[in-house]
Amino acid sequence: MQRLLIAATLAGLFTTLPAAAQFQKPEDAVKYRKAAYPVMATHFGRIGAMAQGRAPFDAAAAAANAEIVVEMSKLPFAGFVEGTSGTEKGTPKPNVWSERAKFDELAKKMQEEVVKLQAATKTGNFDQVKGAFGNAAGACKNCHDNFRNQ
Ligand code: ASC
Repeated sequence: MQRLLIAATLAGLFTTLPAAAQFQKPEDAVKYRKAAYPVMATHFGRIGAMAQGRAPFDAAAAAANAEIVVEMSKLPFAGFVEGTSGTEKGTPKPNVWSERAKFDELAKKMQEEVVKLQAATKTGNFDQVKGAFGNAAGACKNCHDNFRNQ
């Protein structure tokens, strides 16, 4: 019982700690976010293949992929800890931190669009999925255009 209480207390502590404190080193945060995005992109891309007619439309598969995208969309942003900008293609620009409110806003917009995409997959309607996929992809791109080195 006491162990359970300690475990519960620790779990509560970790969920309320600031993002940086959840990683031992900045490199760990970089590794974490670089692991999260490809999983999100893989499952998002499977819906995209259907939306763009490169794969047959399968509403149940689209919904299963969207569920993963929604969960993954919550993860990468804790990995954007101070001092981890870069200059190479694909790395975050320094304005992630100097314009953090805007960055967070675009992240939130993407998270909202993938929730809408998930809802669309549940209708089983191809046109709705296609439309919602386009909006979600646009939200990804908007953040990349503003905050990711080209
Ligand atoms: C994807 C993917 C992204 C976004 C972006 C949209 O499928 O991996 O990063 O869509 O390319 O423009």
